[in-house]
Amino acid sequence: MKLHIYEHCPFCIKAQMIFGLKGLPVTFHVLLNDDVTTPTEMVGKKMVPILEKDDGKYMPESMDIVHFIDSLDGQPWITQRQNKLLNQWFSDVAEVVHKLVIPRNPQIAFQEFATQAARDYFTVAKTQMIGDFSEHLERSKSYLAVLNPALRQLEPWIESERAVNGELSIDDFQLFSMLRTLSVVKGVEYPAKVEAYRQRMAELTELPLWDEKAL
Ligand SMILES: N[C@@H](CCC(=O)N[C@@H](CS)C(=O)NCC(=O)O)C(=O)O
Repeated sequence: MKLHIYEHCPFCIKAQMIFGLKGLPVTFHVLLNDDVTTPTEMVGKKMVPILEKDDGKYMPESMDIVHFIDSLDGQPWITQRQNKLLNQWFSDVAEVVHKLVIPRNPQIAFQEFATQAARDYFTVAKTQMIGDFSEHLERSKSYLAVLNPALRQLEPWIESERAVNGELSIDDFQLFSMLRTLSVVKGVEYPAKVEAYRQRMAELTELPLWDEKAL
């Protein structure tokens, strides 16, 4: 099977995670960010992740892909356990995370940004959503002053470094994908349990963190 992705994309990370967790073979194929044609031909619009199945059919939607792959062996691992507090926390931090992560993405050597045209496409589209990238980069310190204390709120909710709710749940897909995207940001302070969680999940999912590339 082939999974079409952008490396920076949190939805793609969710879909990538299940292959590593279950030890299933897959090829990750990174599309250029300004390639509208390829995903549109596959699923009718420019959107990733897209799973290309062995029978040539395409499946969009990250969590549909996750559940499809998880169920392939007839023994799905993902439980329905969810922490409502964690869900509220994701909404509360979403804006500051976007303002820290998105302006940094085209400066990281992700394959979807291999050309200037691809970087420009992303910058124009996302500037319309979140505003000027250089202004956000300049305000990083004030965003970190909000995010770093918020990360400390996660500590009591992390039941295990292998699974935030004690057993693998959709919250892990949300939390690890967010923490991995955040690893492009310098100056994020991870409290001990959050650090243990993101390191362990990076191993289990076979998706390394980007701390060394952080800006
Ligand atoms: N609901 C979709 C959302 C996927 C999504 O929004 N992907 C973004 C990339 S992070 C995308 O393809 N956006 C269109 C674009 O980048 O032009 C899912 O969970 O897979």
